[in-house]
Parts: sequence; C-alpha cells; structure tokens
Amino acid sequence: SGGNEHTVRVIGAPTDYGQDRRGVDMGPSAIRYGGLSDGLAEAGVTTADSGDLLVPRAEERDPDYRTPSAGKARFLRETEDVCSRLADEVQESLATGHTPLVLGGDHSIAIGTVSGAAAEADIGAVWFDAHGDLNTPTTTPSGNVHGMPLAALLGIEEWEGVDWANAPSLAPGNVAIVGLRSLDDAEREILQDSQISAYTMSEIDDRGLAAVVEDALAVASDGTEGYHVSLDLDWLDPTIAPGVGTPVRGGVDYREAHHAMEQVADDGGMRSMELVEVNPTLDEHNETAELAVELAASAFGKRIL
Ligand code: 4U7
Ligand code: MN
Ligand code: MN
Ligand code: MN
Repeated sequence: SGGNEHTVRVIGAPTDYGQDRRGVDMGPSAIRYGGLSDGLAEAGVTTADSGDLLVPRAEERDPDYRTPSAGKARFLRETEDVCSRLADEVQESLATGHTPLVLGGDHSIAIGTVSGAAAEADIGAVWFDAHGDLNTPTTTPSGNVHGMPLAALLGIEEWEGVDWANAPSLAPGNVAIVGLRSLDDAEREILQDSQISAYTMSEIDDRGLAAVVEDALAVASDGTEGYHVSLDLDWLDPTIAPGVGTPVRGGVDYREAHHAMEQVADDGGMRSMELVEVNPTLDEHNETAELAVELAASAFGKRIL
C-alpha cells in the first residue's frame, strides 16, 4: 500500500559551517539528484519543494568571529543566521499543514529545524546518529557546531548572545539517541546525569534494533504531540554510507535501517524529518544520498506490499 495523508515540504539547507570538511553543502543537490521526488512519490506522499535557503560560502566569512560566550564554536554567527531562517520555514510549513523534510547540510541545521518544529507543538526527538551531538562551545574538542545541536536544543548550556540561548526546544525526557558509538568525555558526563535515553550500538546488538526503536519512539511520544526525526547518515555503517564527514565503523546495516524507518511510518507520530551530513565529495556514486532517499521513503510510508 503506502498511500497516506502527508504533504511533504522539502527545504534545502546547504551549509558546511558546522564541520571542517568541505562538500556537505552539496548534500541537498545530491539527495534530490539521488531521486528524492520519485522516492517520496513511491511512498504515496504529495511533495512540494521549496528549494534551498541561500547560504553564503564559508570562504566569504570569518570562522573566528566570537560572540562573548561563543567559546570555541566556529561560524557560530553564520549558523545562527541560517538556523533562524530555517526555523521560520519549518514553522510556516507545519502551520500550513505540511510535514517539513529538511535536507542538510551538516547537523548544525538541526538547531533550526527543531526550534521551528518546537514553536508549533510540544515535540520529542529521535536522533539517529553515531554521535551524541551534546558538546557545547566550551567542551567541544573540534570547534565544530555539528557536534553541538542536541546540547543547544536542550538548553544544556547558556549560549550567551545566541538566538537559542535559554529557550530549550526539547525536554531531555523526550529525547532518544539511537546508534551511539562515539562519545566525548564531556558528552558522556551529560548523559550520565540526564533523562536523555541513549541507545548504544552495544544495546542494539543485545536487544535488536527493532526493540530499541520501539522504546525510542515511545520516549519521544510520551506526553508530546509527536516528534522530530533527525537522521545523520553516519548512523549507518560506513560500508553502506561512505559519503559522510565523520564516519564511525560498526553502524547499523541496510535492512535494519529500513526496518527502523518503517517503524517510524507505522507509528505515525513523526511531525518533521531531516537528512543530514551527506557529503557527495566523499561518497561513491552518490550511494549515500540514494540511501538517504530510500530511508526517507520508508519513513514516509513506502512499502513493498
Ligand atoms: B555529527 C565530535 F570530537 N564529537 O564534537 C565533535 F568526535 O553531527 C564529532 O554527529 C561530532 O556528525 C560529530 O567534533 C557530529 C568529535
Ligand atoms: Mn554523527
Ligand atoms: Mn550528528
Ligand atoms: Mn558527521
């Protein structure tokens, strides 16, 4: 079957401010070229494409511009600008009855996607990722904001002078991270005394991905009006998703990933989705972008029978 009631609004956010390998800004093009509109049609959804946000090239900007407490975060002002425009588009899409599907770009754009979605409703989030993305401008080992979006959205540290300071979009009890296998010490400390549900690959090996995803969807739905799905392609094993900037061995495989997205579709609670970290300059024959398309199609209800 597959047909359902969604109207999807595609929004491209071609940024690479949040990490230090060039090329992730080509993600939205690669994902569209990878067959996005056909894939969504196969899922039975009606799609409108809003095109891409205009994002100044990183070379034209000063990465080291610092707000008073920007700490070590690079391109923080640029990230803030993109995220606030993205948040407006996402909120407007939801307000007019469309399900936003945001194409990154690096994972820093989640700050915009989720804050826009959270402005419309009380939501949880399921974060499919190898990483915790819980660093702050103080703890970051890299200076890269793509390692910080969950911390920003949870209001874990006051980002003085930044748009999202003191306005958490997510409650930790409604956040589930699925697929963890790379954490920095400061992120581990945050997870140890927080209500975030963190599911490692080790737990997935133990219990199976389907059981873990079922729990994750329950966490994100508990007392909320639905949830955001943030899909960092480095969630997957690099053998099937080589086109990402920060690959980590030991990720989920092709069939597991599809099944997880089918669970999302069956659950019916997804209010918004984003596909991030696809870097075509590191990819092989655009296969990571094509996989992103397939997973989105499954999440929006594509079925074989
Ligand atoms: B991604 C890292 F130090 N933790 O903060 C960091 F290992 O959005 C990686 O999940 C972050 O791809 C990866 O730079 C961010 C690093
Ligand atoms: Mn990641
Ligand atoms: Mn990430
Ligand atoms: Mn990455």
